[in-house]
Amino acid sequence: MERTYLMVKPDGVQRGLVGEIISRFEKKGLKIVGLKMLRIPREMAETHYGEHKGKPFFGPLVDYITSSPVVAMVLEGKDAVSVAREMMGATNPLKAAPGTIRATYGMDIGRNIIHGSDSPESARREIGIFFRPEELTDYSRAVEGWIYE
Ligand code: IDP
Repeated sequence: MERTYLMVKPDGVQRGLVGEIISRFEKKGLKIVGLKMLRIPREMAETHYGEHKGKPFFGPLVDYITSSPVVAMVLEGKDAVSVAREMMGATNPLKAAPGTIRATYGMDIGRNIIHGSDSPESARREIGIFFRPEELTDYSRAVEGWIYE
């Protein structure tokens, strides 16, 4: 089983989409192993988005992600990273496939509602930025045999 880092961004929280978004992942069968709300400190945001440092949208991106609380979570499941990315849709909500979270709820690339790790390596890195090991839970669910063959 794989773990991925997901985050409802400030616009998703402000617009009241936290429940809808978590619900989609829960219904899919992904298991929540970590969940919290936080206001991201600027330095943490700069670390998280380090690969975009120097790009024109870096400043506005850090402003956006630190502007209001986010809901951070770690989800676990088979191919969790790619499954969650598929469910999120493309970075630009206007180009995202119909039915995806970004296509359903978003209009603008700078207000695209949700973040999700793009590889298992990024997931490990991002989980390490946002969660202490003791904040992640290890438990089994009775329903597992009805989700996986
Ligand atoms: P991703 O979130 O789909 O993985 P990335 O390319 O890693 O996309 O970009 C990280 C975040 O930076 C995006 O989710 C979006 O919020 C923001 N971003 C990316 N490209 C642009 C842009 O051209 N203008 C404004 N914001 C952007």
